Amino acid sequence: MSARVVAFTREVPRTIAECELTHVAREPIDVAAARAEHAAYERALADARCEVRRLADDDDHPDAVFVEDTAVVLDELAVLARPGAASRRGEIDTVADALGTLRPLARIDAPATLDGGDVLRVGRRIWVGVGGRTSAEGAAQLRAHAAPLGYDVRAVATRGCLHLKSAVTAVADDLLLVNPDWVDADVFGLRTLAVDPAEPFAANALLVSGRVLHGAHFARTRRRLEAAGVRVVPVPAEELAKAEGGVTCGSILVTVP
Ligand code: CIR
Repeated sequence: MSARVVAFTREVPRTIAECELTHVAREPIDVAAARAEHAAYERALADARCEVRRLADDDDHPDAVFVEDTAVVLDELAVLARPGAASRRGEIDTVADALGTLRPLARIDAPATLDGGDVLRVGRRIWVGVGGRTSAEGAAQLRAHAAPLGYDVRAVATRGCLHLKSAVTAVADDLLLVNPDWVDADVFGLRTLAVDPAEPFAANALLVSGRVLHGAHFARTRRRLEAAGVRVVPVPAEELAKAEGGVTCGSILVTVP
């Protein structure tokens, strides 16, 4: 039997207007529009043969929809993150309860910090973006958990963006989509495709079941992806982008037998 993918998601909090913001200016967020976008994203995950499981609503944490940041899931275990933004640390407990049913749990301990959005995994290789939300010690703790399992874990510097996965994501097993202004593309040792320069936020894409979910408003970069043979599923993502979210942030994918 082929493996299944469980996608954990969470509803957009009523309080999302109070979200953390680092690199974008605050503007009003329409909660209903953001929820409709997120529902479309969940449908795209279900179409990609994921079993979507919604975590309990969490209006006490305005950024709680961005579940990616709360954990790093490996084949053998899940490492609970310790988000760099103190306002987000209370998001972890419900995620731990859910992931604990599918994986043994480890955690990043204080004072280290690590956001899941800073962790890019391609097979047995893991890159950790350091300098923003994730500390060097957070990267070292992740390495201590993952290296004994056979993962090659390397820290990588980012500049001018929120997370490593704002700057680079995998769009195939051997192809990365990058914004070369935010990360050095050569450090990965893989083929890379650059975003269209007019779309700096377009490097965030979610590879699942042989296709790539990608913000529908990034038409120029979509054309580059399609020309490279990538199957793109455009999803609406402009309202949540006002909260500095992208398409990877909205789910935690867990492969189960
Ligand atoms: C934050 O600043 O933490 C949220 N407003 C956005 C988090 C986006 N997460 C991600 O890119 N993995």
